[in-house]
Amino acid sequence: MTSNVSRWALLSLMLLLVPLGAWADWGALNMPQGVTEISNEVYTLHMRIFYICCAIGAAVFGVMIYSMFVHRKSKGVKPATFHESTTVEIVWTVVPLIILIVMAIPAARVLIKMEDFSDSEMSIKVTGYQWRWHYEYMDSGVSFFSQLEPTHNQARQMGSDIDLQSTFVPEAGNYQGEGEIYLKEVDNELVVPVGKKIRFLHTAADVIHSWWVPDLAVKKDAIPGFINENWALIEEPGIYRGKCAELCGRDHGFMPVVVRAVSQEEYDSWIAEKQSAMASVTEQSERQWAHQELVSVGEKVYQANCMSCHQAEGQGIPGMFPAIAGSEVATGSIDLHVDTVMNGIEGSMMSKFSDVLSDADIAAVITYQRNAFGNSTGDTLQPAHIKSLRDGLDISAPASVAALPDMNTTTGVN
Ligand code: HEC
Ligand SMILES: [Cu+2]
Repeated sequence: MTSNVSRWALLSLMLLLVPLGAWADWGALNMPQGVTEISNEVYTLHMRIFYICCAIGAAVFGVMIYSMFVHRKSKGVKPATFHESTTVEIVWTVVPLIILIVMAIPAARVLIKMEDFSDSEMSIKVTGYQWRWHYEYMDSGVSFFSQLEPTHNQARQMGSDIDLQSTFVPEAGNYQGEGEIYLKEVDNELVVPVGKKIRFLHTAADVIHSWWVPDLAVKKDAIPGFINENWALIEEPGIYRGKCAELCGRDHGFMPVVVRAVSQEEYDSWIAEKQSAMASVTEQSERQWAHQELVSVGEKVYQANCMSCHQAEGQGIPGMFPAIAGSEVATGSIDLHVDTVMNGIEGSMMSKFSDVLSDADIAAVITYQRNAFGNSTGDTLQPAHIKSLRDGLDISAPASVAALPDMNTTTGVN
């Protein structure tokens, strides 16, 4: 009998040791601790509740296993026949109640703290679009779109089994550890200062999205017509990655978020740079552009915004996305082309780009489409024309850094 018990004990011990081999990877499975006070509190709370659950699990299963083992039928144990024990009923009501209260108090405390938006020092409005984020710094007037880095977008379109090493060649200077950050990189990062309480205002322009950055313990639904709030005070400079956590459509997996936390001085100079870039975007809408300049900017705009559907050579995908090469719209009346790009096509995947692209970007991409992929209209569309259309409609142009040839930092494929 005793040897039987020790054999059982040995077997259970061995089974218990098996998962320890995987212990090294535990950090990858667990919730990240993050870099804000709140994220640390959320983490501590999560671990505390987790340990309580482990203790309850061990106690309950311990009693069950012990009872099944010691009082088993083969030993000739007869079942007890008692009914309705008031003591037992009181104990199993009161004990869980106490456990729940012990868990609810710290949980409520953290939740209340997370919902406290007082004393925030700056506000950023985050708007979800299919499939990009728009950031608006409410205090400094800076705003821009942020979307999946175009080289990554291009690589992913090659199929599921692409060889990243060949797509991002180190010598070509376009490999920046892409294996690690593949599909987690954006063209324009959200730059924020450390040590400041930042209030985020979340909304969406089309469908429900969700802005999620685990290291900051922020995750909020972005719902059209509603504004949800959230805040973070980042203590450590660094790059924090996240993504849209909502099933928001066909490309919902390709809406990464990149937050770069920098010192106040770095932030100030970044904001100043963005402000002057935005001022020159307005200038860019008004000046006369050379044909070749529009074509080369247009190519970048095309790669970043249109290529995922209309494809690299403008060949489209038959039955889904029309070809631009030889398209009647891209070779016929320019007014229809402008209307298609600015207002989209109702009820189709072709969305309205007047919300997303600057005057110069729109003029450039249209000029490009009319003079690329074998299309040879020779047309030149000036940004000023788009601006006048927009002024007529009384809608202001969104700023885009992609409109400035020298500001475009996309490497590699361009
Ligand atoms: C999400 C996919 C998608 C993206 C991104 C996209 N389009 Fe389209 N586009 C479509 C679809 C679908 C149509 C056809 C719509 C219809 O006719 O119902 C279309 C039609 C067009 C047409 C008319 C083509 C023809 O011959 O009928 C033009 C021009 C066009 N798109 C330009 C652009 C430009 C410029 C961009 C980038 C700024 C862009 N598209 C981005 C999906 C897309
Ligand atoms: Cu989304």
